[in-house]
Amino acid sequence: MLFQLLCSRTKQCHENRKQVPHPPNKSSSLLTTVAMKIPSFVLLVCHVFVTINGYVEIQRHYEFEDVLTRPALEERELWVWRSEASNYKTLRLVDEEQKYHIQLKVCIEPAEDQEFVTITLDDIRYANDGPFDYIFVSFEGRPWSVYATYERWAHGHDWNIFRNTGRNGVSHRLRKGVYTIDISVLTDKWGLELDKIRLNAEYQRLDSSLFCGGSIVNLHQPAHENTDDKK
Ligand SMILES: [Ca+2]
Ligand SMILES: [Ca+2]
Repeated sequence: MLFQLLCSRTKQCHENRKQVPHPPNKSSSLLTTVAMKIPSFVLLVCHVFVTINGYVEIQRHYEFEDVLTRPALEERELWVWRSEASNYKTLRLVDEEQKYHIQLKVCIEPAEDQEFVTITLDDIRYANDGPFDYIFVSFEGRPWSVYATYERWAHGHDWNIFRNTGRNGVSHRLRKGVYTIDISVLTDKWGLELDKIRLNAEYQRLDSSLFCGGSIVNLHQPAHENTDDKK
């Protein structure tokens, strides 16, 4: 807008000069010269600002229920409708043996002129009612975060009250490539509902999706896989 305003003012100066038969005096000539140079100055400042301030950061989330394939969704055994859940659904896991493993693919694409991207586990949104559970997160096979969920006995009402783990684990500085995040849980007999996971990525391409696939493995059964790029 500023640029357009300056451009229109510069244009007006030109038009005014055509309408006035007399040569402009020194002060008006100086003002006209300054006005004509301002757009170039603004462009220069913008360019320098972008060059110096090349910092970019994106935030993306993945809905846990998206790891389920259509047959699993139809079975309704691993997901629940919740009015307060993101996408109105959660992934429901009752897992006293840590047999389920959610595996999410993260596609690292550094922004222009960048070699590395720094990712941070910003949050996992979940719901629980009754005894607490554990959420284990590993990155490329190495432990990244362990979190104990909120414990509250509310006769089932807390299943629609969502809570957040917040930031957990150290940040990872990564080159371009595909990386795997593994999430498993250890629950009581009533389980845990996982809503969504959120990552922040510094110096990642602004137009990238970051998450590029997800699946859930039951170590006691064949894998359910969903590699659609939905985010
Ligand atoms: Ca529980
Ligand atoms: Ca969800």
